[in-house]
Amino acid sequence: MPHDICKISYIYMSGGMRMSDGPGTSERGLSRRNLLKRGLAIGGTAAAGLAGLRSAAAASAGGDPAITEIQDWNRYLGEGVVTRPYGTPSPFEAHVVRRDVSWLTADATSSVSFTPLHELEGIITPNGLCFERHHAGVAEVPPDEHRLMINGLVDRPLVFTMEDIKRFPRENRVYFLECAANSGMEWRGAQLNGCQFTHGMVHCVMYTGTPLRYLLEEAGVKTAGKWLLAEGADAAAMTRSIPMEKALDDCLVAWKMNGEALRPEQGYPVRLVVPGWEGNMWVKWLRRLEVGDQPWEQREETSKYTDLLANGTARKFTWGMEVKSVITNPSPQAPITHGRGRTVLSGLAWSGNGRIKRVDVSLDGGRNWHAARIDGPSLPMALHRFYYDFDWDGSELLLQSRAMDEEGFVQPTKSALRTVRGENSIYHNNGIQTWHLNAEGGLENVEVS
Ligand SMILES: Nc1nc2c(c(=O)[nH]1)N[C@H]1C(S)=C(S)[C@@H](COP(=O)(O)O)O[C@H]1N2
Ligand SMILES: [Mo]
Repeated sequence: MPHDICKISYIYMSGGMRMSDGPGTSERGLSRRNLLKRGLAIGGTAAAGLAGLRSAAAASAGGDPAITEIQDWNRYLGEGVVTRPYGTPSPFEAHVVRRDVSWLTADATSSVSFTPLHELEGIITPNGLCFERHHAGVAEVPPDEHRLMINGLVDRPLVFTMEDIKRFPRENRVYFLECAANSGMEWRGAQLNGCQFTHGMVHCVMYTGTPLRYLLEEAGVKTAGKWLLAEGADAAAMTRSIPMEKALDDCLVAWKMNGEALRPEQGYPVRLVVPGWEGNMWVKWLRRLEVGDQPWEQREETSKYTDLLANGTARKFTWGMEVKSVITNPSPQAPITHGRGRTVLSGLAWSGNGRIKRVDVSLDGGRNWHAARIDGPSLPMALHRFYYDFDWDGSELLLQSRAMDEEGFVQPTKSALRTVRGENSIYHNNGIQTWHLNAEGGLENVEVS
């Protein structure tokens, strides 16, 4: 089994001095005495830390065929180049897919699929795994026939082809996109069992595009032009009002993600990027930008994407995505299978206000907190990856993570959030998530109060 190979090579590496062990010490010749010495060298934590790991000595004593036999893939030639002109993941990774929740929406064209966060690493979401949120299915737009129009309060109404757009100066920027409804099913209590479903309406890719500012400058925004209406070319004709200040600040008109063309699901051939703000405003299949002197009060900013408070009034134009985090591993879809001992806890944190400054992890439902280690790039309004490495003693735990951003905002508990927002909301739930870890290593979505 490939798993055992990983475990054994881990032990080799932890010896540290492989290359200088002297002549005659090949991997096959590794003696039991050497292994014991290594075990001691690892130190006092070795006994607990390596519980569940299989020692190389035990593996060879039992004649583990994964290490003693030459395997087929070691013996026969493999596929030649360009067998797959566009590469796809290993068949052993077939379970790493977007998923939906069948009862959530009436049909698949106005629906959502979720990013498998528990299967991913680092901060970049692979293009084929980015969650999708469509209000009228995926528009199939031939790029040659696509146009982007700028009209309204401008000196020169303009129509751009894709070729025109690509002649403006480009920028490359990594941003998360989170649907305002992410974690929306969890407002009244723990519901969906897995971070893919509770937190998977987020993705983070590198966009290539031109600052929206350049296109607006080309058209010449009139002084009265304080708002922008962005409209999609899909059958939903998605429309949202965006304040001019944001439009001129950091919005992008993007046609590439992670280096290649936008996927159809993400708005091919061109989408709006609205850093740090709710996903609904990131209009896909972008076809029109109208400049006006006031917001348009479209369906998506009145009936939808507003937050009903306890007193019956609703918050409107709640654009920014607040500081948030989630433990992706272990989690209900990714239980601990190795038993007690050395355990890697990992997760994601993000904030529409900028960078993540700090993430804390609790193993006891928020009583005690430990600083997690953020690893990888720390970019404003992008996902951040954190780790907390610990020895699991096999006891039941309540795992939580709590993020802090560079503006000083701290992720609230769910009860603190409900105190302010009531229980009628769907959108903008950034409350602290709890996973209950049982003695068998299984996990469940719970809430602590
Ligand atoms: N034209 C258009 N743009 C759209 C939508 C849509 O249905 N049509 N959905 C919006 C919503 S609600 C979200 S959360 C994001 C989702 O982007 P994604 O599908 O790339 O994840 O796109 C937004 N832009
Ligand atoms: Mo959304």
